[in-house]
Amino acid sequence: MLKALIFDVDGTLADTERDGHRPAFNAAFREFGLDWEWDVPLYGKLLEVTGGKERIRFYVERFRPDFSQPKDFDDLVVALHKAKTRHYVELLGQGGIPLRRGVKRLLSEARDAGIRLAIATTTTPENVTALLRPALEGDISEWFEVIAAGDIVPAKKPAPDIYFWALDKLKLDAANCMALEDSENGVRSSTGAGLRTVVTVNDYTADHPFPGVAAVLSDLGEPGQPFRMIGGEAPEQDCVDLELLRRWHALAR
Ligand code: XBP
Ligand code: MG
Repeated sequence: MLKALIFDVDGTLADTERDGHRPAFNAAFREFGLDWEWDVPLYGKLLEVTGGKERIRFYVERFRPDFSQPKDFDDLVVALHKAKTRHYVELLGQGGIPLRRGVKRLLSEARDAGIRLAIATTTTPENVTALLRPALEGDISEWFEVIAAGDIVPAKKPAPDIYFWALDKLKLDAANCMALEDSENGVRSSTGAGLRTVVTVNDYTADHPFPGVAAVLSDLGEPGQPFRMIGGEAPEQDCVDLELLRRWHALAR
């Protein structure tokens, strides 16, 4: 029986990476006088690594071997990331990034039906609040019972730990939940925790492999704006609703 939905944030609830996180990283680099500039294609490569601090380290190691790391490099990464979070929150405050098609509709339907909602993300908790506060009425805790975010577990996605943490707080078995993800790292994490997973792709993740998932979709769809099923036959309906999720969930068992 399906009792809870666990949502990834970046790329799944909203398209935050290209026009949210990426410019926020660049603003932090400028603030610190660094000549680092992450353009759209480079950022796609950097998304291989989840977590902002981890991504900065990966960039320096892989793409800036010329950068002579100061002795306090770890502190620099932490300070840069703190500035990046401030820029990201500011940027979202200036008009926000909308939720992806069908997200609010599905969240509302699930909540009304008594399906519990949770979040499992590698991003920083403040970023989740900054994204969701303008998009959802009321307090975020009235929507999401559990928010698993950021450094709460040391091993970020693709490790399954963040999903295990969320399941533990929900006090539910993976078999009674479904995950919604957008990326290969996310799917490795959710399926690694034993969760049946539905994927909504975006520009950065359209060609990722998603072995073992229930469905790969363009988005969740809205009435009159149907979703596309990627590599599979679409059911005859415009939207991913609870009834369809329950069908996909049941297929697993
Ligand atoms: C997305 C990520 C994050 C964000 C940046 O996570 O990989 O690293 O790009 O967030 P998810 P921070 O798809 O799991 O939500 O800079 O706050 O780490
Ligand atoms: Mg994601």
